[in-house]
Amino acid sequence: MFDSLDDMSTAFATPSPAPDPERSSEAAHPGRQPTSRRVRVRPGDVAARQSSLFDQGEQVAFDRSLSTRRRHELADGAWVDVVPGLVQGSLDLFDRVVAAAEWRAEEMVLFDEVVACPRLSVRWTVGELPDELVVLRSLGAVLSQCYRTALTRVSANLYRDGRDSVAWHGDRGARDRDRATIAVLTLGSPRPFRLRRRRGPGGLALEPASGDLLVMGGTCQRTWQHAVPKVADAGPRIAVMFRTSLDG
Ligand SMILES: O=C(O)CCC(=O)C(=O)O
Repeated sequence: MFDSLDDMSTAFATPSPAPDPERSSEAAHPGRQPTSRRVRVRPGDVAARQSSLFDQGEQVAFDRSLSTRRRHELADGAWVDVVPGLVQGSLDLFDRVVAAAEWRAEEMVLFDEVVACPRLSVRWTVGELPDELVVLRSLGAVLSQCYRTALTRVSANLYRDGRDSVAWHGDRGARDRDRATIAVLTLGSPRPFRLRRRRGPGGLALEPASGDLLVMGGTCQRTWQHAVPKVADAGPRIAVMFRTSLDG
């Protein structure tokens, strides 16, 4: 067992850059390569405040015992844990992540075309997290202990409104391994989070609210796919993902 997440970070670190899970055909693409450019987001540009009047001004803290955790056992050895209300002060944390992150607008290759990813994103190792986001380092350490896997890569997606989304996919890297654990913390407005079985019938529809955590595990990346579909109307949402160094 590791004493701290930094120990785990050293033990599991790899020098490779974190890949975007949707960029499956990037290496094979013969034409223009996808780009990634810095986008400045001011806190007033994306405000999650109106989504909860009760959450305002709270200290950012989380339940280290994950006491509300419930498991959905899925087919083919996949599972999803849902931890409702894990983080208190989640809208304050939303604001902190918006302000501290160096957001990037990335492109990906889709059906041989270079297209814009419909969201902004940022990636860190736990050691690179800015001081304002130290709570995410603590959360990563607790999740790593709980799931017995070193979740040393932290990334975030910013869905500015209902047009931003993530298409059906299993995370690159993780979908090629037998089993993988990926945790996703929602901050801001709720959005549908869908899972479907790759082969055969089966699906799960979730709608994590601000402060809720989902953990996908077992064969979930290999035998199931997940998506955050576009919706007609939605406030801004941040998904903070914790992955191992193998998964970026
Ligand atoms: O936004 C989410 O909840 C999930 C994001 C995701 O699946 C991804 O970035 O690969």
